[in-house]
Amino acid sequence: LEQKSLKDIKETVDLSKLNEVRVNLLGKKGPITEVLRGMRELSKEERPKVGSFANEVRDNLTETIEKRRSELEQAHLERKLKRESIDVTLPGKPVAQGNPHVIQQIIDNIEDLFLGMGYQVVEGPEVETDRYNFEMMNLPKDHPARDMQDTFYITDEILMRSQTSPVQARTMEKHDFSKGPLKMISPGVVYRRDTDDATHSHQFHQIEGLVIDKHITMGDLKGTLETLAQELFGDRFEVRLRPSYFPFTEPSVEADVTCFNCMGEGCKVCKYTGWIEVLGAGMVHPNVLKMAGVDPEVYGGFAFGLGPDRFAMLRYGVDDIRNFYLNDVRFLSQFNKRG
Ligand code: FA5
Repeated sequence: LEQKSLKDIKETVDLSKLNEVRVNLLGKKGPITEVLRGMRELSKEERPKVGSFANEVRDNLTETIEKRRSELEQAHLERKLKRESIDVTLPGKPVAQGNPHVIQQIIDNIEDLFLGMGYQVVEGPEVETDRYNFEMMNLPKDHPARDMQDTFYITDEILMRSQTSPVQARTMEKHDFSKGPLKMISPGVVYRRDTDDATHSHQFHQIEGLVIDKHITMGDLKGTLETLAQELFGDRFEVRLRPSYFPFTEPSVEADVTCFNCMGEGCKVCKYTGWIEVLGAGMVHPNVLKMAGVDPEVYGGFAFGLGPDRFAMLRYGVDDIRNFYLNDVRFLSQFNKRG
């Protein structure tokens, strides 16, 4: 029995079988237990002999089983490690990474340019008061020029800002001119009840610019706008300044860039004019300075408000502004910086 059992144990190839063998041999109903149980019937002389022999056999079997168990466990572990081993040389799975929206990229680019010229970046509220959006901008309640910016009103006094110009007044009020000139830009979202078309969206971006100091001239404005156009378009497009009207600047200008789609010939995108308007600007009106607590006899400056959406259209040849707002990843991923 012992020899056969030892052979069985050694030939067992899995752990659950081994357990079965153990229970059969050493369990309550196994042959060893039976022998030990039968000892009562033996004579006094036989008992110790049979007893010690049975114990010896049991110990031998137990030891062999334990040895086999650890062999099988080791083999199992080795198989598992082999199966689960990682090939570190395999290429990894690509992880999709987010990217700044193309308009944000243009805004970042413009911010960097102006920060480099010593401007500060200021933000203002999108839900604005009529006072800052219009009145402080020299547009009293009954002013006809309010029609230039069809506005979403929330109450009589509160509205979705139609331009970033209110940040001019907010910043001038706080600025301590004894400490130096004011140079700021303010990017943000603005809202208008414009009918959406290829170059108009009811929600779009603007970047306001403002410089107030003692001897600022129209020449400074022109130089600044030329630097901006050069940065964004290089020599690819022509830029023209033409006289315009804004209640908060005097004189006022608008800047147009040759239409990328027809290069001046005239097409649907530019409504057959050959030009796309990208910004409004001018010398800050004395009334605006006065209302913000700045003495127009001492200080003056220029301001501009540009449309980054239009800049993005020109720079990348996008013929419909609405593409920027549809959130179609196939369109937007063309502008990914990280590929
Ligand atoms: C203004 O909003 C003035 N606040 C700009 C300004 C600031 C003038 C400071 C003088 C001094 P305007 O309404 O023209 O001006 O808009 C400025 C720019 O915003 C436009 O040149 C254009 O680039 C962009 N823009 C205007 N309306 C839309 C629209 N519906 N969709 C997309 N871009 C627009």
